[in-house]
Amino acid sequence: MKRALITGITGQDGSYLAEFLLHKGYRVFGVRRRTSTPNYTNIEHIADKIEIIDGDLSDLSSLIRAIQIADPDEIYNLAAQSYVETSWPQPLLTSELTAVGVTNMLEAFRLVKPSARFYQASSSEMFGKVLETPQKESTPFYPRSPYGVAKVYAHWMTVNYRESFNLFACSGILFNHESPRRGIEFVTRKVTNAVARIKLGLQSELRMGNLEALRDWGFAGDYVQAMWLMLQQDTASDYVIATGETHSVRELLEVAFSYVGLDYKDYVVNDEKYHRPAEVDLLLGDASKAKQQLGWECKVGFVQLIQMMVDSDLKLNQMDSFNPYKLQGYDFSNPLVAASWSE
Ligand code: NDP
Ligand code: GDR
Repeated sequence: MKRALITGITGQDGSYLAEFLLHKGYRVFGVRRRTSTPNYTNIEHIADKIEIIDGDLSDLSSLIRAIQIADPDEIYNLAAQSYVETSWPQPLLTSELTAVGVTNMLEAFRLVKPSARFYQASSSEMFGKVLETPQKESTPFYPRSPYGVAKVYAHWMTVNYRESFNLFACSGILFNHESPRRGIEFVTRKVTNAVARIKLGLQSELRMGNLEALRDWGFAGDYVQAMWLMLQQDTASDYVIATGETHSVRELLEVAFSYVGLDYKDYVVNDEKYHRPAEVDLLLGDASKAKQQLGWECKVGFVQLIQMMVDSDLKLNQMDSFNPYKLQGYDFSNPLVAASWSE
């Protein structure tokens, strides 16, 4: 039985990857950081099948311990401060976790189990300012946020550990991928949750930032398969994972609202608070290397993805106990919390 260690197992990708690896017959270990109020929403349904180890990306000794306990054949480093917007008000925390945290993981991997295979969650945010379209593995990086800068550092550290120490370390340069388990503040889920709530009479408007930004949006369930495929190859390499289609935030609004028979123009309000100090205008990925070498292709299309998320949010918002903000750890019903989060 193969053994895998996943950091970020409570997040969107971690939960889909854990399910995928269990299905493949792996023994799955997950690193979780302690929080005063635990949030296991994404992994509750597999809680009895996975083994949880306490650890934090900023604490090297906890990562060494996690790798000693799990003794993994494969390590998937998915943990990060992953929200781009938060990286401006919290640049140091973002650097500590999303950049230096990866060096902690690489060190733990090198010192404890160098024969394992390592996956790093790189990001299309590294491309940032448009230098080439579509973006592929050879496209230069020009990050536009502290998050993007941190991911570039982590990406090059992963490449460097592969080249310096002959480790099997891969970076997946994944473009945006979404699902009903997406965090509530990311734009797709923010929209699909609001559509459900407006349809059900629970909300009257939706405050948004830049509607012209273009993203290459795929389904997270498809993307975790690509992570696994990268670690099954004869040699370690880096791969772009994307759908090859791009859509604007405005199109996202059109698809989501029209699915429940509404017009987004009647509900969406422009709010400066959600505009970013520096924007990534256009992301469009060329995943032909992944197609040729991994045999990977996305299966779920843009409209199907958004409709799946609206359906899920309609169901969740009809459950008596469902509070989408609490679910994700933000109690927006508390005005103090809402104010501090939106700064
Ligand atoms: P999520 O935000 O859903 O999950 C992030 C995970 O990291 C959570 O489990 C979180 O734990 C954990 N985490 C955060 N800080 C720490 C820490 N200090 N120590 C240990 N664990 C920590 O992200 P996604 O699942 O969407 O993304 C997974 C990875 O892929 C991230 O690295 C992200 O940056 C990257 N990525 C994501 C893309 C996407 O479109 N989804 C695209 C490209 C890259 P907790 O539950 O406690 O917060
Ligand atoms: P992104 O995702 O920054 O691409 O990072 P997000 O969904 O937050 O934003 C996408 C685009 O939508 C625009 N936008 C808004 N975004 C949010 N969150 N809220 C709004 O109200 C809003 N209005 C407009 C943004 O300006 C942006 O252009 C995600 C994360 O998962 C990263 O971890 C990952 O690395 C990248 O995708 C690839």
